[in-house]
Amino acid sequence: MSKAWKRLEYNIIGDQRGSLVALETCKEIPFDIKRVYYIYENQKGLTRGMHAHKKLQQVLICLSGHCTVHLDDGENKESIELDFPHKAIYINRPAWREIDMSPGAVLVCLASESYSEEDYLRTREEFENYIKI
Ligand code: T46
Repeated sequence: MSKAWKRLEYNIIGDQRGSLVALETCKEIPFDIKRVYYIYENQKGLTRGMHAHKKLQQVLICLSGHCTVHLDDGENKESIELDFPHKAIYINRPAWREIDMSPGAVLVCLASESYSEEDYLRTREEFENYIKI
C-alpha cells in the first residue's frame, strides 16, 4: 500500500520584501480545515506525538527552526525533515508519528477535524490492532 503521508512543497511567492506562502482549503490543503494548532517552546529532548489518529487528516508545517517527523503506517516508515516553511507533510490515514523539534521551533498543524480524544490511538498496541481492521 502507498504511504499514509505525502511530502508537499508549496509555491513561494517571493518579492524584494521576502517570501509569502498562501494555503487555501481544497487547493494546497486537501481537506476542509476545521482546526489549527501550533506547538512552540518545546522542551529539549522531549518528543511530541507518540500516537496515531483514526480519521484525522493533517498538514504539518514547521514555520521556524526545524522538526524531524518520524512516521510509520505499519508498512512504511520514514523520517522527514521539515526545515523550511514552504515544506509540509500531509498525513491522510492512520500513521504512528513522533516529532523531534529543534530549540525555538514552531510547528503549525492544520487539521481536518475538531479535537477529539476518541480519535487517538495512544498505544502501539491500539494502533496495530486498528490498522488490521
Ligand atoms: C501531531 C502532533 C504534531 C487539545 O485540547 N486540542 C488540540 O487540538 C490538541 C492537538 C491537543 N489538545 C490537548 C490534548 C492533550 O491534553 O493538548 C494536550 C496535548 O495533546 P497531544 O498529546 O495531542 O499533543 P502532541 O503534541 O503530542 O500531538 C499533537 C497532535 O495530536 C498530533 O496529531 O501530529 O501534535
